[in-house]
Amino acid sequence: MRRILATLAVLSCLLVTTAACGGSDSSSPSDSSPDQPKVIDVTFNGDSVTPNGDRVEVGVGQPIELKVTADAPGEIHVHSSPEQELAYDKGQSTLDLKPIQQPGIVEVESHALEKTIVQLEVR
Ligand SMILES: [Cu+2]
Repeated sequence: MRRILATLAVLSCLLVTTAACGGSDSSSPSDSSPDQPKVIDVTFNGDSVTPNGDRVEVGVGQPIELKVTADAPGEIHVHSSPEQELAYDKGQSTLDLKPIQQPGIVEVESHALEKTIVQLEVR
């Protein structure tokens, strides 16, 4: 009897977990929709940058926004074709990238820091 109760408890946990997963799945398409800009937070602090080489998926033609927080002004280099150079100021700024029309990997770098900020996986 005890074993049956335990099994039931496990089963009801599974059901709850599945329901919760279904709920979060149904809300995620809105932030991966190609019409919504992909927002990437970027923080420069001294010699470091966050993120540091992470892969980020974006859609072909999807607008991309970099929300930059920086302790000093600088430039971000986007290896799309054509290439894009985006200057930012100390403090907070929002940089709009031109949508990338070719699938592939596009590096977003800081040449001053010699670091890759993100690799955009365009598809
Ligand atoms: Cu570059």
